[in-house]
Amino acid sequence: MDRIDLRSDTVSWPTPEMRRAMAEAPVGDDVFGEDPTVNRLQERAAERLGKEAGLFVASGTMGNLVAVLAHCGRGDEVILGDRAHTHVYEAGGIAALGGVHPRAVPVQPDGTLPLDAIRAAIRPNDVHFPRTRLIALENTQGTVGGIPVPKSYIDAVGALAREHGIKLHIDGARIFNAATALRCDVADLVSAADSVTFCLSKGLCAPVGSVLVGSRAFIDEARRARKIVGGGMRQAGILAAAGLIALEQMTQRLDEDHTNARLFAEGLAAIPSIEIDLERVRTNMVFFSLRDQAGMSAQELAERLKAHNIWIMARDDRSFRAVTHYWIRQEHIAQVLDAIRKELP
Ligand code: TLP
Repeated sequence: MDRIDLRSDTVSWPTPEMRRAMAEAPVGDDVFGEDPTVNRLQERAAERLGKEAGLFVASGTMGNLVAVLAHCGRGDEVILGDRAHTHVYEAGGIAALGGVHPRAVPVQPDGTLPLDAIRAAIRPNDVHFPRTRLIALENTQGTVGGIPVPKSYIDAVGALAREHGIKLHIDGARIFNAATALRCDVADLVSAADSVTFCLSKGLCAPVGSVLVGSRAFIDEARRARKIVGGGMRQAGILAAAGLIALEQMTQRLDEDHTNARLFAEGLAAIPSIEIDLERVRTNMVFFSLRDQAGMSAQELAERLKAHNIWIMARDDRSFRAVTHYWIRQEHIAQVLDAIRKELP
C-alpha cells in the first residue's frame, strides 16, 4: 500500500497472489449458479464454518441484511446490540427494506448482551407485540474494541433462542480474528448459530465480498433476498478467486495482526499524554485517547499524522480507533509510534 493506513482493516489492498488468481479465475453466470469459482468459495466457506451451504454477497452489510430478510418477515422483531454494526452502521436497512423491528439491548464492555436482558426482550405471544424471530450477535464486537466473544456465551444464547423457537445470527465480519484470539476452531465457535456472515474484505484482504452461511433451506431463502436487493452478480468468480485465498490462507496469519496491535498499544501506553487500557486490546483493534496534556484534539493529531503518510481515524474529539491488517508490518508500528511521539508533547 502507498501509505500507513490504520483507519480500518477494510482499507487493505488485495495481495499480488489475489490479483493473479482474479485474472485467471474460471467464471460463469452466478445468477444461474454456474460460476465454478463462486461455487467453490461458497462450499469451502460452509465447510470451514461447519454449516450446510454458503452464499457470496457483495458486503458485510448485504450479508447481514439478507440474513435478516431470510429469517424474518415484515413486522417481526430482531433482538440485537445497541452498538451492533447492524443497528448503528447499516443505514437502518433491516427496517427500511425488510420492515423488521430492531429491539436493542445494551452491549457490554465484553461484547456480550446480558442474557437476562435478551430473555426479557423476547416477546410473549400477544397480538399487541411484534414477533421475536431472531437474535443477532456480533463477533468480534467492533464498537467496544474488537473484543472476541467466547463460545460458552454464544452457546448460552443459542440455547435460549432454541428454547423460544428463535433463530440466532452472528455478524462475524471478523469471526476469524475472534477464533484466532480465542484459540478455537471457527466452526466450533459458531456451532450454536443458525447463520453467520463473515467478511473477506477486511483483515483477509480480498477487494470485495462476504459470505453468509447456514442451512441449505436458509441459504435458498437468502439467495432470493439477495436477488431482491440487487445482489445477484454474474461472473463474480473474479472476486471469489480472491475470496478463496482470503479464506484458505489469510485466515492463518491473523495472529500477526494481533501481535502488531499489541505492540502498538504497548508503545502508546508509554506515551504520557495517551490513555489506553491494554487489557482491552484483544484482536486487531486498538482504542486509545488523548489526555488534556496532549493539548490538541484527536482530529488535529490525525491531521498532523497525514504529513507522516500515516492515516488514523479519530472517533471523537479525544479518542481513536486504529486497526492493524496485512499491510501493517512491525516496522510500520515503530514509525507510527515515532511520529506520534514527535507530534505530542
Ligand atoms: N465496519 C467498518 C465500518 O462500517 C465501521 C469498519 O471499518 O469497521 N459488521 C461489522 C462488525 C463491521 O465492522 C462492518 C464494517 C460490517 C459488518 C459491514 O461490512 P461492509 O463494510 O462490508 O458492508
